[in-house]
Amino acid sequence: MKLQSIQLALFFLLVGLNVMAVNKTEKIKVNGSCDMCKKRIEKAATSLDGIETAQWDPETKDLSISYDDQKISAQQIQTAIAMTGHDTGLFSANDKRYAELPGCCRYERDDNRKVNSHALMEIQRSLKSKANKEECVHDKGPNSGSCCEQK
Ligand SMILES: [Cu+2]
Repeated sequence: MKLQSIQLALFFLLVGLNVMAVNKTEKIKVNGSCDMCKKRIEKAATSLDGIETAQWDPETKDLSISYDDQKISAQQIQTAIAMTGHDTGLFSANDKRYAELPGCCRYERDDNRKVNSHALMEIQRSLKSKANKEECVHDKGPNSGSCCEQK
């Protein structure tokens, strides 16, 4: 009897993991300095569809992410973060956004950082955020239309 309930619990645990469909965990380098950066970086990541968890360490500059690679790629994740003003291992941050960061967040930029804003914009365009998805829940309802148009 007891064994059965453990088996049942294990079964549901496995089903639960499957539903989450997180099949990748990864560490990526993200430049930043303070706790505000931490919030900004983690928010940029977790607001993306397909991301389960994101945790940034201000000491090591490592962002640990778990995500569903059927929905999103590491490249796309880094793009979204770079757009908020933080350089990542792959992308140089949007310069305008970097300039807009509060003083405490002006981390030292690597002079040899990769500048690839064109690639950045291309990928940004293909990104889908959770927010957009939620706005369009009435896609097929009587009020469908304007709010679901591409910005
Ligand atoms: Cu900061």
